[in-house]
Amino acid sequence: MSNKIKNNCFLLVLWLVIANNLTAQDLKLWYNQPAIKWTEALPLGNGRIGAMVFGGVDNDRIQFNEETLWTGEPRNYSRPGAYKYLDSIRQLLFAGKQKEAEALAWTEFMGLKSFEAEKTSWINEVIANKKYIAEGFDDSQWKKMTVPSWDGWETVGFEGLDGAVWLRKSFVLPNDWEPKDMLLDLNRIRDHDYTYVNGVLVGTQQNTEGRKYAIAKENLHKGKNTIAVLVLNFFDKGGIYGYKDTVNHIGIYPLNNEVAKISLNGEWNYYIVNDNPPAVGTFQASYQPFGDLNLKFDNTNGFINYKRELDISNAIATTSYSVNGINYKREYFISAPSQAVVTHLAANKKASINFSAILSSPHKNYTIKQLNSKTIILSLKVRNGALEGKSYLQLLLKGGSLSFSNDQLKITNADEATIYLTAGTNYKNYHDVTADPSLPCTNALESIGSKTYQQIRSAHIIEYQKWFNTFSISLGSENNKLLSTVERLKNFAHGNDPSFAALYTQYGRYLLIASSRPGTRPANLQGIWNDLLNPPWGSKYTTNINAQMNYWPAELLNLSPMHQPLFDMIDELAVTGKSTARDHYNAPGWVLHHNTDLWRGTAPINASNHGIWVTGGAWLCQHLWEHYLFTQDKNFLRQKAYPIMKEAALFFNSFLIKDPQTGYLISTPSNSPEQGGLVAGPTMDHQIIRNLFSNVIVAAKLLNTDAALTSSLSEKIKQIAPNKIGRYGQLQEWMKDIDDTTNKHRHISHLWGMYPGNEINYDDNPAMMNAAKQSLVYRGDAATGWSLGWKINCWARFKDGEHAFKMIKMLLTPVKGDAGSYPNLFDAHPPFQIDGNFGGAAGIGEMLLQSHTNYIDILPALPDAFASGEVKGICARGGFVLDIKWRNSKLQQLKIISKAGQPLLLRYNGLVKNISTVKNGIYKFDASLNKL
Ligand code: FUC
Repeated sequence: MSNKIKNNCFLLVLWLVIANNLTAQDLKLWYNQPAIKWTEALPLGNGRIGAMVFGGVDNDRIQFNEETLWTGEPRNYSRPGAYKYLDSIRQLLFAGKQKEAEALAWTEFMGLKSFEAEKTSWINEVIANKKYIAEGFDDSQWKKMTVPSWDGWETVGFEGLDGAVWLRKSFVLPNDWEPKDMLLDLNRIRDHDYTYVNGVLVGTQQNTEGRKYAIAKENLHKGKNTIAVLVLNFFDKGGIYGYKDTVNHIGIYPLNNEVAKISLNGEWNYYIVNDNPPAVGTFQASYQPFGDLNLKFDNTNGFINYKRELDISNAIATTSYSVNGINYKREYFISAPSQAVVTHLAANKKASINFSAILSSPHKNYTIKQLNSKTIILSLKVRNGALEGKSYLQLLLKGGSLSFSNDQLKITNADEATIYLTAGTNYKNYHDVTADPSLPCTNALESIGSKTYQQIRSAHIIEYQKWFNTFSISLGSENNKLLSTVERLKNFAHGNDPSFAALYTQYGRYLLIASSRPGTRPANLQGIWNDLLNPPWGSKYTTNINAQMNYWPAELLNLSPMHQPLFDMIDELAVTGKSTARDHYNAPGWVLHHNTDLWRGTAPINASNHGIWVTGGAWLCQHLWEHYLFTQDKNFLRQKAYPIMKEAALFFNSFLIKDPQTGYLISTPSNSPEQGGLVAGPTMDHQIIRNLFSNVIVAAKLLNTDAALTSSLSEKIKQIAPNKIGRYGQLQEWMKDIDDTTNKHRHISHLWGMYPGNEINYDDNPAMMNAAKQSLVYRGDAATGWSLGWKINCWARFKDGEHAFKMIKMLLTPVKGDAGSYPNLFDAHPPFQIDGNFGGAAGIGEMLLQSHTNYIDILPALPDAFASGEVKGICARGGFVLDIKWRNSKLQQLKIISKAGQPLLLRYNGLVKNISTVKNGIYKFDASLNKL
């Protein structure tokens, strides 16, 4: 090798070493193609408004949400007098009559549904016109729909369609057809059908069971025959579902000769008779999409150098490309100070910006009107509910001209364009819908006033970074930044890209800041992002794991203020939950079951086998307490947390009853989410209630109050059924030793006491810890997205970094039907559910730092893949903020700020260090925990 080459190599290596040490964190998601699917688009949010940016070149879709647009209205969710059945349900459970208990609970103990309209007259009206059944009816002018659609016609272009729809299709019987009775097999139809063949009714069903209708040979003939199906869909997914296994077609075949099936898959002609069916009662409301801004561009053919990215260091998305030698750049962000989605379009040649801006909404009931030369207004009303929305769009140009026609704004030959998109609803709070939906919009546009784009942009960055910059993480080489996010996701499980896990951690923080700023509503099942009128599980708040998981990273990863929206919701639930405690249990205090929504429903929903689960509120109280532990904010404890925790404890103080068999106090009726049915005494409940009682006791002592209550709770704690080790060495999920070691259920509820609780840990009870581990081993690794997130945290608590990392790889895997991540790194249950993002980010934090026992454990579960790295701003209980640096799997440096002056008990690799601290004191340690 020549000296020159050697020198160059040396310089290159040196440069790489320096670059690796000096490079900023890994903070960009980027792609070289526009998003086609929603889960490829990039999320933006300011806590109140959310948007998904597609970055298309000829059509750029910006789908947006406002956090208070939901179905439903303020109403009472609890069932008065339900408590009268409580004792009977308990007695049935004690007598081993689970099915009877569930049946009684279903009729007498569930919460109230929303108003359900009478259906008969509507059905009579839509079936009245019989002309569409006729064989000879000419449907050639009807439009086409692809049939079947397993997930409903919503997925084949009919989002939001509920109502009465005729679907018609012909099939041909050959000239040598010998008359035979046949079977028409359409499989599932939602919700109700009237099915005709050649004008004769062959069947009607009102359920989701398979449709197999016998067709008499007299009703068929050679040549063309016609099927006409009137589908009535009242709510949610609709249409002819067909078979989940798409190899199996819907069709018609001679009786007992399915192999001769004539397929009916394909295009059917359709006609919507009525798309306004009577309201269906629902237990809880659904989060709604708000609207779409589409930017349409001409002459984009032959574009090159396309790139879109999301820079989470400043919360700005960018799309850039070149056409005919002109470079175009669009920037998008959602400003909290300006309360608007901001889109800025620029080019490196004057007068090159030409496009149309089209504002629309998936809600059927919407209008567009022009306010002034630069502003248009979208107004909408949700179909099933009391909420209305307004969105104002204002366009400011440098150069060029603006015109409005056909509901579109047209921009011609501008040098630059800035779009401000705002949104508001009439939601004031969970019991009041009298707000003016225009107000947030007019306020926003007024505050934007004559500020320049650069001023708005800078204010946005300053506000965002105030939250984001409290924490940084790097996990080794960042060389893979050069690969697109899709490539990195594809390679992660098999490659060597630990920095991608660092990006994922920061992305979790980004998503929390985007969906849960102080003063806004908490992040729901999809954060703040939803494009569907009937989103999975209503995109609401499931409180038997999901809503809580959203907040696992909040304190640990230094986003404590983002926890605030959850506390505000708990405040409200403590009010609505009082009625449920009274109506369902004749008990004081408050209770929340396994779901809530914008209107703060707290009563049991869905079904009695899993909806009657009493510890949702108690689990939320753990978040109040943890916030105190991390921040040491006594005012918060006194004024906000303690009163609510106490009321929750008062509920359980009254609710717990003696198990006739064991004599322990137990929780019943309840369930171990969401399996095993309605039972007496699930382990998880007892762990959560113990956690609540002991936190209330410690809090009361700190606040010097309620001595009588704390002594009675202390007595009760001892009587609550304890954790037990079962015959397979497992931690028992139920009172009886009935765990099935082959059960792979996604919920690992009985591990709650280990994580996110802390009563099971290696310091206090290693045997129970081993039992918990054994339970998790039986449960296996594979799971839904959020369940993977939970298991990562569990393996971190088991101090098994390698296993935790294995599960991170499962989470950071492209979705192929099972759990993983979508191209935009949204977590896949599947479908998209954001909890896994937050659970995963928290889990990575938990591998680097734990503080749930008396100790602060440094690098407790470090996998080989994270051999070198640095984290700054990670938080521990007791009010400590830590910077940790390590190399070759060994601690190098540790810096700790003590925000509250609490004693510090550190542990690393068997070394223990105990020191006292002063408020705001800074403490540095070497690799052996010697103080520097
Ligand atoms: C719980 C989970 C489901 C899903 C739903 C939103 O019911 O069991 O997997 O995440 O919440």
